[in-house]
Amino acid sequence: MCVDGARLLGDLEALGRIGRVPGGGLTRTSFSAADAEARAWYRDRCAEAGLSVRVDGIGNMFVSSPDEEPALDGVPAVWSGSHLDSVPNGGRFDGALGALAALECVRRLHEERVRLSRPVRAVGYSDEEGNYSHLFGSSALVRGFTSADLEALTGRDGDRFVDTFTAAGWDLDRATRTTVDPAAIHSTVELHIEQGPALERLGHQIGIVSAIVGLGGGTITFRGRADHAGTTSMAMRKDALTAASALIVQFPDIARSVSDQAVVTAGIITVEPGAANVVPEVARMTVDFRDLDAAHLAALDRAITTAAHGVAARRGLDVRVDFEPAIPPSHMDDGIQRIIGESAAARGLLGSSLPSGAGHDSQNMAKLAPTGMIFVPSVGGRSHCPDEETADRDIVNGANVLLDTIIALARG
Ligand code: HGY
Ligand code: MN
Ligand code: MN
Repeated sequence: MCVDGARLLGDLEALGRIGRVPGGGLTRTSFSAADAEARAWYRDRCAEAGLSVRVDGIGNMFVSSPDEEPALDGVPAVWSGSHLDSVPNGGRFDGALGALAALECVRRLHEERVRLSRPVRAVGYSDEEGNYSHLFGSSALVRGFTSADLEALTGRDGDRFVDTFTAAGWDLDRATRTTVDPAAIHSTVELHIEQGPALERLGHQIGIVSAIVGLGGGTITFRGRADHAGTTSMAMRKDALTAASALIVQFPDIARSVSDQAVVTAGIITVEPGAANVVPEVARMTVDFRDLDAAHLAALDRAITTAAHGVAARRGLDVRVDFEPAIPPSHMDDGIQRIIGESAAARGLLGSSLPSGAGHDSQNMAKLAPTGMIFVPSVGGRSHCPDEETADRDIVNGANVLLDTIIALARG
């Protein structure tokens, strides 16, 4: 049995037109108008295929066949999915591939009336890119959010989550009731583009993900003093932005001092008061640091915090480090890795084991059930940019390995 490759490619093309911005990238920020359009489009595809959709309080979507046998009621399900939201000016495969391939698998199983021992669910996770909180939808499933948690969340445009969410027609009370009973999930598997260069360099078609990187960070805020940009000598200044810069230039050395794989990124900086002729009083930046080893994550946290305080002390500024609890690295289930490898081999595809440097909802789901991930090559290793690309044949190969893996898991 195979997926309908042309249909899947057509779906990716169609979804890739939603949220398209000048220059060819796409911006489907969670709970924006483009996100709502993508969700409506996805639900239309499900309706067209005769599939049922359930949406939970935080916006995760679950797709199933209405013809499922009553005997499967209450039997732990096999979940497969990814996300429909994107980073700003991102590409059309990150998330979309895994969400649409899972939908295609459920659609094929429904069309062929395949009888399995476990229910299968295609899942679209909400706000994976973490406009409001990293891996937001799956975090809600794993640990839930209180209304105080939700009240505190802001998006990258400075909007409050609660305002955007309610304005888009969602219900805050329901959002706080979103956890899932782990006993309802047998296993999960996610197809994704690699977002790095390893598979392309090896000339392999399938990545069997061994582990997902752990991730830490939050914000660092330097507070100095606003002054006139023309009359305040360089020696007199307490410039918050030059302090932030002095920290950021240390990131490559800090990463190298911890491990070969460690990465540290400042992706957003905001400056107050924000005028060309005022010395910056406040510079607030996001910090994202990652490593495959939990001890290295802790070392990165310490090294960045120490460096931030050192910069502030030398320049006579205040600094505040607000790091959230780190998301630990996550090991993918050995049995599911084996199934993925066997499916790839049975289809004559070359597979290799590799870790993921990107975060995925699968690292949350791995806390609830045995979880695996399948990667397909990214052209030039590019991702989180409009140039993200994966060859059609790699997409279809990946979707077929996903289908085989889902069937193997759901057969038991
Ligand atoms: O941030 C990440 O690694 C992922 O793309 N959400
Ligand atoms: Mn991403
Ligand atoms: Mn993704």
